[in-house]
Amino acid sequence: MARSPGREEFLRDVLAGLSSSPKSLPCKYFYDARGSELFEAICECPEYYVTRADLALHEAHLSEISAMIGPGAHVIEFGSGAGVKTRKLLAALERPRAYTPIEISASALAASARDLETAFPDIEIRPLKADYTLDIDADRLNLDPPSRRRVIYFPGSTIGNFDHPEALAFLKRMARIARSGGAVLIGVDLMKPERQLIAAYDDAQGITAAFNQNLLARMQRDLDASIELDAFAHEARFNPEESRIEMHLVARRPTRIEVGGQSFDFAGGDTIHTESSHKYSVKDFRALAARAGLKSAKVWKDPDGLFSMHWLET
Ligand code: AVJ
Repeated sequence: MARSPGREEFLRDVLAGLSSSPKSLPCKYFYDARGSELFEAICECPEYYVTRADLALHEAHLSEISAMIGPGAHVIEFGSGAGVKTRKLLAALERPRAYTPIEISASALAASARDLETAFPDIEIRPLKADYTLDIDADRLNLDPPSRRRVIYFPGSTIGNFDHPEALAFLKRMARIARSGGAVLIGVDLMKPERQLIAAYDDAQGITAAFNQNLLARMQRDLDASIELDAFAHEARFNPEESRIEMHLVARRPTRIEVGGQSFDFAGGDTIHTESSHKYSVKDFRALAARAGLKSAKVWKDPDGLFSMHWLET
């Protein structure tokens, strides 16, 4: 039997999600090795504008961002920091500088910390293994002298995965970790026509479909689940009330999933809700941040108005 780290927690979350109504699974489980590979491929899809727009914003405003962060800052990223955006940001920071990636996967964290140490020998790299969707054990962060400015960095619009109460709680937690005098630099995807959103989350090559379906394959691999993979189809749905794209796995016919000694029956058309990706207006996101005690000091948008990056101060 597969014994990937966190198997117990994965099983617990799967049983809870499949027992609830409507059925759901947490999107954080998309990112095993195969899922991370598929996500990289999504980022290359012509329809998936998010990554390109985010990167373009970084490139266009890097020196201004670096000036706002200022010298002597400790940048804390929610995520492993393995990506090209982090490297660009770190390269642009004024010295001295410290950087903490926070990541749940020990192997991803170690690999990216090693790479960053080689690439940036004069940056203090202080990786922290933690699930940033839960409360973070702040001991490692508390090594900071109080005078050191903390900047929480959360690119890519992952905040969109949270519903509004969760996003609010999350922003409050960021504000607490940043402490007074700190800041949050966060990417937020913008609302746009439904047609464009559906295309971005249901690309013509079927990569997003494979990404969604990999969650079921992962349950087979890691939990020995019995699932008819071909009984589930990928679907991207726009939910206008919540202003979000939802990904679902829709049963094409009656079928059954057996996992952890329990079985879950599906009628044709029943769905498992696997991800929400909320889209904001600049005004709405500012209002949400304000409720978390974060003051919006600057917002950058790309020329096409696809994506935004907010600089929020505690
Ligand atoms: C990584 C959460 C930003 O919601 O756009 C991409 C994940 N899901 N295609 C997003 C995702 C389907 C992505 N985030």
